[in-house]
Amino acid sequence: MPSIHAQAANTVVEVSESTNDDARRLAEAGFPHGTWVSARRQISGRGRLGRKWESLEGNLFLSILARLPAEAGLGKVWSWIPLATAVAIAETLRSFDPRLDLEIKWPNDLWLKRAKAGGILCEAANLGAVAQSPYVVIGIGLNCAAAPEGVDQEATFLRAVAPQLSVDELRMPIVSGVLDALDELQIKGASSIARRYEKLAAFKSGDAVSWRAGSAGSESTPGFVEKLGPDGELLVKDLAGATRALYAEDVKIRAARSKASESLP
Ligand code: BT5
Repeated sequence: MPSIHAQAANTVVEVSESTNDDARRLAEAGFPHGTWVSARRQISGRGRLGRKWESLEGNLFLSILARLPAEAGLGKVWSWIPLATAVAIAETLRSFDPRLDLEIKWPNDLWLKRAKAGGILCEAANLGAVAQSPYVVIGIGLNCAAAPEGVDQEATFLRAVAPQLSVDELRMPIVSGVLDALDELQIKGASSIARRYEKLAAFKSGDAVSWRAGSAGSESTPGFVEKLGPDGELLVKDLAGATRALYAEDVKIRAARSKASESLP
């Protein structure tokens, strides 16, 4: 049985460097699928590609351990875990209070009124090494009480529309919602998560967007959203009509001003 860090599992600690690091330590110490850790304050929260996650007090910082069965189940659909998590959070919040009508900005942002209210950072380990028990740490940052100023995109927070909300009432419904979505991925496969995603997607099929993939200095490409691909990647069409697959790891995407239907003959 795991013994170290036992106090930090399935509980809210006062302060953490990064709850994703805490959850990774719990994973390495043998804690089971579904173990979670949360913190009231986070010192060095991170986003994708080493970006910073501004962690203001009163917001949610939560990481959940997902263990991937080697042969079947989640192992086959792990690339869908970020979207399954986003779907679970958006649905949980909407059912909590209809004013919290979050949308999912593919691949990992939670939008409230077209501003970023939350983000998801999934970090995998041992994926290529079945014998070493692969797992994914699902990190969730949700601005409940406050949004940072001065970040390079518009940010907002949940209490802006639901002033009575407390971070403590959100935590467990989100943990159970995410674990249920992971069960669904394992049992029913990605298609049912994809259907749930479509209802919550900020970018619908035909929406004009522009994206930049790969190195930071590269040009951004205009085009239109098509649909999700088999691994949860976003299929987009450039203006020459060529379909491109965008993967979550290295892409930035934003809305353009018009819809495809308005600008195409
Ligand atoms: C994310 O990355 O959106 C994933 C954030 C995950 C944070 C959680 S907190 C618990 C766990 N422990 C961690 O250390 N991390 C996870 P990305 O898509 O790379 O977005 C980062 C970008 O979002 C930044 O470059 C800013 O533009 C913006 N940003 C930073 N902090 C923000 C905030 N609090 N609210 C809204 N936008 C923010």
